[in-house]
Amino acid sequence: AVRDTIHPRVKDGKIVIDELHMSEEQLKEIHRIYIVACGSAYHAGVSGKYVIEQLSRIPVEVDLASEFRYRNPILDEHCLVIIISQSGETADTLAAMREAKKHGVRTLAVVNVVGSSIAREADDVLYTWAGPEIAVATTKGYTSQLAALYLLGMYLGQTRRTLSQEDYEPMLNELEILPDKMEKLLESKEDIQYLANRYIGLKNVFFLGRGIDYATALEASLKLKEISYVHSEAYAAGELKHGPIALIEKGTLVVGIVTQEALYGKIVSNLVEVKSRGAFVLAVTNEDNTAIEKTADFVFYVPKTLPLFTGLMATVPLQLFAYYVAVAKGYDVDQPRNLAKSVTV
Ligand code: F1P
Repeated sequence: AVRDTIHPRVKDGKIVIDELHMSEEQLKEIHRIYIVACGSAYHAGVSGKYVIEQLSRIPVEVDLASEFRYRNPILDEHCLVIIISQSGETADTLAAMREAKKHGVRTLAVVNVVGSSIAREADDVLYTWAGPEIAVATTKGYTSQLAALYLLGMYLGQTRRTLSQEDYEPMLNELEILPDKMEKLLESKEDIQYLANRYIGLKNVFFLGRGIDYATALEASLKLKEISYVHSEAYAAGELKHGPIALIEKGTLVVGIVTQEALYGKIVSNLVEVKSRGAFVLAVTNEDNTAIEKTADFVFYVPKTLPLFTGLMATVPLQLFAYYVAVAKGYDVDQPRNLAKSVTV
C-alpha cells in the first residue's frame, strides 16, 4: 500500500504532486497549515506535523475534526487546511472541511476511497491508493497516509527552498526503499506474536514516545484498544512525571518507542524510571540501538531509516502486537465490537 502511495508521485528524481493545483507563488505564501482528522487519521496528522514543519518551516496545527468544526478557527486565504480520512466519509471530518471552506480557505484532502464525499468536495485530493480497507480498524490506510504526508512535506520543502538539494536526494532515495524495509520487518513478526501470547491477560498498557515517536505511540495505543479491548494510554514521554507515573505498578506493560537518535538518552531515562517501579518494558527501536537492552526487558528492532520516516517502521510491529493479542483472545479482528468503518453520524 505504501509503495502505491509513493510510486505514482516520484518521477525522474523529483516528487511531482500533480493533484495539488496551487501555483508556486501560492505555496510560498502559505503561513499556516491546519491538519484536521479523526481517530487514526488524526494520529497520522500528528506525525505529519513534525514532518511538514521540519521540511517546509510552515507552522502546522493538528486538530480533531470534532473540535475544529465548532471552535471558530482563525483562517485566512494564506492558510491551507489538510483533511485526512481513509474512508472520506467521516461526518465530523466532512463537517470540519465544510467549515474551512466557508472561510474561503483552500482544502487539500488526503483520502483513500476514490469519489468519496470528502474527495468530491475538497479543492484538491491526494489519494493514498492503499486499496480497499476491509477491516474496521485502519492499518494500511494509516501507513499510506504517513507516506502521503512525507511526500507532501518534501514537496513543500523543495518548492519553498527550505529543503536543500543536498538533503532532498538522500530523502528521496530513502522514500523509495521504505516499502522494502517495511516488508523486511515483517520477517520477524513471530517475535511479536510470542510477546502477544505472553501478554494475553494484559489489563493496562502505556505507550511512550518523544517527537515523532509520540505520534506512533498514539496510534499503537488506539489499535490495542480498538481490536484487543485492552485499556491503553499514550503519552509524550516527558509528560510521564506530570501524573501518569502514579499508575505504574509491578507488571504494568510499558512500550517505549525509541527511534529518534537525538532523544535516546531522554526516553531511556523515562524507561528506567518506570522499570524501577516494576514495569515490564518493551522497546521498539532502530536495529543498531542494542544499548537499549540494558534497560528494556524485550526489544523489537526495526530497520534503520531517516529520523522523519521512522513512523512507518515503528507502527507496523505495534499494529501486529494489537492484532496478535486480539487473535490470542479469540476476537474478530476485522469486526471489533461497537465500531463502525466510518462514523457517519
Ligand atoms: C477515522 C476513524 C478510523 C478508525 C475507525 C473509525 O476514519 O476514526 O481511524 O479506525 O474505523 O474511524 P477515517 O475518517 O480515516 O475514514
